[in-house]
Amino acid sequence: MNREIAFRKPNPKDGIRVWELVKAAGSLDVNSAYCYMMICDYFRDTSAVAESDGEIVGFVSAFSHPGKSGTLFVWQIAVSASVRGMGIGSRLLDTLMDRKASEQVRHIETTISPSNMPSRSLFAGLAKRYQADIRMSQGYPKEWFPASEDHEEELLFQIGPIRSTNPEGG
Ligand code: 9YT
Repeated sequence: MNREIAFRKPNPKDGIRVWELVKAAGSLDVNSAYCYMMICDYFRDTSAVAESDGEIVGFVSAFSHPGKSGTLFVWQIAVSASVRGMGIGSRLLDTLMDRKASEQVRHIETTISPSNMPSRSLFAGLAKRYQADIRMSQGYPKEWFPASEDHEEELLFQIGPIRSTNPEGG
């Protein structure tokens, strides 16, 4: 089936559906519903949802790096299992890059846990599309997380410089 997917900025009412999507994804840290409302409200210009038949099937949250102008930090990206393999993750990232708010963006940073391979390949693909280098280094070590959570380390990925905001250097 060919599903029509629409990409748009989130609004705070989407928060609860985004929270459900992140919970279902399984590979991400589940923040509070309140946190997702805040992201969908205050960070809406640098975040996006993918919608199909009124259902939220994809989400990306990001914010401008507070200490590095021209750097976008991508916090979380989640795609529903129902639409996997359709390139929704890449399209969510491209949607952010196409925004007016991203005109000055030349670098992207994110942290990803080692086992989250789908997300790692998503960012490798992003670097390729935007003809940018990608570097991996230590982000947040495992010991910094509560032992009770058994949280993996978070690897830091730095992508850039981006030469064009149009994929493939157009
Ligand atoms: C890009 C991405 O989704 N990173 C996840 C970071 C962290 N493990 C989280 O917030 O889930």
